[in-house]
Amino acid sequence: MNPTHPLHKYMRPSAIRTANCPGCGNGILTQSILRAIDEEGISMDDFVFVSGIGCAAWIPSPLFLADTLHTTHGRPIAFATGVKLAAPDRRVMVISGDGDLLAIGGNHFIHAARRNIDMTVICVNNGIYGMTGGQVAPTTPIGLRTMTSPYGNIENDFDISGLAAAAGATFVARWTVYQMRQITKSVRKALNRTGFSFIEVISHCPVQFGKKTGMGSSTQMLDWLKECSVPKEKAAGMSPEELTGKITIGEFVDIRKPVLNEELARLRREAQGGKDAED
Ligand SMILES: Cc1ncc(C[n+]2csc(CCOP(=O)(O)OP(=O)(O)O)c2C)c(N)n1
Ligand code: SF4
Ligand SMILES: [Mg+2]
Repeated sequence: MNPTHPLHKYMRPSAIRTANCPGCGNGILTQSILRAIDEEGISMDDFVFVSGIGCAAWIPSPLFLADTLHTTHGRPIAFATGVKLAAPDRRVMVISGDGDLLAIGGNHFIHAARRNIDMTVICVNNGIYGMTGGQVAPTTPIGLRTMTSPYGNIENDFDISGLAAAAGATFVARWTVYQMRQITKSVRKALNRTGFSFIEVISHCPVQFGKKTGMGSSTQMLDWLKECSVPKEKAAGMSPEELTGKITIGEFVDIRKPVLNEELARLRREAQGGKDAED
């Protein structure tokens, strides 16, 4: 018997299985995303997946049997913006890392959220630059020893979901890879709306983060993600001290605003003397 995984049909036959390490949380997220697409019954031909450089960027490319754009470090949202404006009928999904999207790519991130461009951005937040050897990132918790903070990180870390909401994202959710069904539900929600949707997924990196911090194996790190996850409803009644070291999970923003690419299409029609101009 040669059992085939039900999501295998979404994988490019010629692709290597994955570039990620055994036990990496990225595998769980890959399943959660593909499951959402499968449950929605959307064809992979409708998508353009865009990623930058890093371990998380290997999730869609070259693995997904779809159009994938593996771009330069920090620039996936800039490329994705171009794709959406040139081909507005395609669904654009960016899947990349915390360093890629929020360090070098931070400016693209906040302005895409502000403009409310129709795309889904999934950020793998593993709190570190995984692929390049475990350097400190803007998401690394304070005090953590990494390859480039051997005496402990002295910089404050970002609340990247809070940043997305403040910058104007119209859908914002945060889960850890322990909540894989909730990730799938949020991805399905994002696929059923227009505008800039942002899903932060806290993922474990047992190789660079786990080993250097002494947090242990992949399963021990998954247990840790489970233990420190606090639903937003419960977090609302907790003090900042009680929330230290915790991860607030849930869907934080779900609002409607004009969507940039739709506004651009309307302007174009108006400029050409179309129906909207007569109204
Ligand atoms: C312009 C530029 N600067 C730096 C790098 C080196 N680099 C590649 S990936 C990466 C960080 C990746 O971290 P993250 O985006 O968090 O992804 P992860 O590997 O943790 O999933 C860095 C610094 C590069 N490729 N290009
Ligand atoms: S280095 Fe860490 S983030 Fe990168 S693939 Fe390995 S376990 Fe995953
Ligand atoms: Mg990272």
